Amino acid sequence: MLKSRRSLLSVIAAGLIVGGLALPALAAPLTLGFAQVGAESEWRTANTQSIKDSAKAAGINLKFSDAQQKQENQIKAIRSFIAQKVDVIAFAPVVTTGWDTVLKEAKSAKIPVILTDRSIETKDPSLYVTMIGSDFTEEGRKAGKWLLDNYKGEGDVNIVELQGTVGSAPAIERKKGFEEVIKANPRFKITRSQTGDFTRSKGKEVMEAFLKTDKKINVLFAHNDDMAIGAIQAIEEAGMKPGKDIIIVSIDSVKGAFEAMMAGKLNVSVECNPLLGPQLMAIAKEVKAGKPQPKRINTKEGIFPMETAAKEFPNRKY
Ligand code: GYE
Repeated sequence: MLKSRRSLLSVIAAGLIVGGLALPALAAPLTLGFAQVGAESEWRTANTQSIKDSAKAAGINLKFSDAQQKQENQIKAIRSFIAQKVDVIAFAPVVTTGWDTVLKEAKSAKIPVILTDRSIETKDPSLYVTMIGSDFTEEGRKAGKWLLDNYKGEGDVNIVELQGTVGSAPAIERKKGFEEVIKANPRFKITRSQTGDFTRSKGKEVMEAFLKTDKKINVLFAHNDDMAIGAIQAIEEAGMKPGKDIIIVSIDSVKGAFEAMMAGKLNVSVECNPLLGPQLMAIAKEVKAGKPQPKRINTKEGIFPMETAAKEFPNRKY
């Protein structure tokens, strides 16, 4: 009797110890370190908001860092996440190259890495688990195709291009996709191309310079809406009508672009979805649990010509 009571007590005691130790460990939230590019565009602001909101909703402890468009800052942030022993690291690489060293450090520390939005170039794909984001080459193709199908004027078509951040995946791939498509019609030529770093202010500045040097600009292709919006100001200040005197094609489909389209100043915006947060949180949990992932997870996107803007605007989430 005494013996069995003792053993019963010891079972209860053991249960308490196990429960006391194991339960908090099971319930401990996943810690995710996220190294963001910066706050260069409306797209980026929506992307950051999505990541913060969805981390909260998923009960994930988020450590967020803003690199102000500088690779060295992102590398520092990743190193500090490694030092803090986070469970998972995610980041949107500002440029495609130069990541192997820091990613090897993460690998040695056994911290899985997820890429969001922008891809990298590496000889060792084992340095990251998966990449969640858009097909930028396809976005460039959609922009080019819209132009070939909808441009009304005759004769040579001079296109000026505002590129995104030099060396970034969206700048490289959007350019590639666009060129691939317009090459089909020799009337269409890119006469000038320069980076506007994905910002409104640089977009405006570079467009001002283009307008000063070029007599004939028929089309502007901007790698994002913010640069197009900056360029619209430059075109108006030069006494021309954006959307009419110069046809404007851009990418992202943020609210600012819809407003410009409804005002007749922007002709088309190809969609690029920044709301990657919920997907990232779900995948971070799966990765932590050891579930295998495809190497690439693409987001689905559309295209919005000016004529559809007023009808679509109320449905837009970013
Ligand atoms: O198009 C641009 C932002 O990487 C897809 O970065 C993103 C791009 C987006 O600054 O507006």
